[in-house]
Amino acid sequence: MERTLVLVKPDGVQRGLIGEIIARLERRGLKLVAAKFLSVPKDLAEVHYAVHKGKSFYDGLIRYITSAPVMAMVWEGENAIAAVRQTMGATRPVEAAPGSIRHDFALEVGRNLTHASDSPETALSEIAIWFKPEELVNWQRPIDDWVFGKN
Ligand code: IDP
Ligand code: MG
Repeated sequence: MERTLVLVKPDGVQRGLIGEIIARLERRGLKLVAAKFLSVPKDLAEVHYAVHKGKSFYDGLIRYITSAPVMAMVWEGENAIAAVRQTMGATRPVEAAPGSIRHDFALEVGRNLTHASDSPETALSEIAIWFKPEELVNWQRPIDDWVFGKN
């Protein structure tokens, strides 16, 4: 079972889309295992986006992610990393598939509402950046076999 880090970024929080985004992930069958609402310190933003340091949009990206609170979450499920990226849609909202969050609610790449880990390696490291191990909740849902079960 995979786990992946999801952020509702400051534009998603300001626009009142936390519930919509959580609802879509819940409806997909994914399981919430951690959540916190916080203002992002600059040093946390820099660690999270270290891979983009030096790019033209880096300074603006750090300003954006630290400009207002974010909702940070960990979601679990079979193929959760790819499934969540698909639910979010492509980085550039005008290239995001219809029905995805970025398609349905966004227009600008610099205001694309969400973050989601892009590989098993980044998921592990990003979860460790945002959450302590004891903040991850291991729990069972009676419905799990109806969502994750294989025939
Ligand atoms: P991702 O969030 O879909 O994984 P990345 O390429 O990892 O996309 O970029 C991280 C974030 O940086 C994007 O979600 C977006 O907010 C921002 N970003 C990426 N490319 C640009 C750009 O060309 N201009 C402005 N912001 C960008
Ligand atoms: Mg990325």
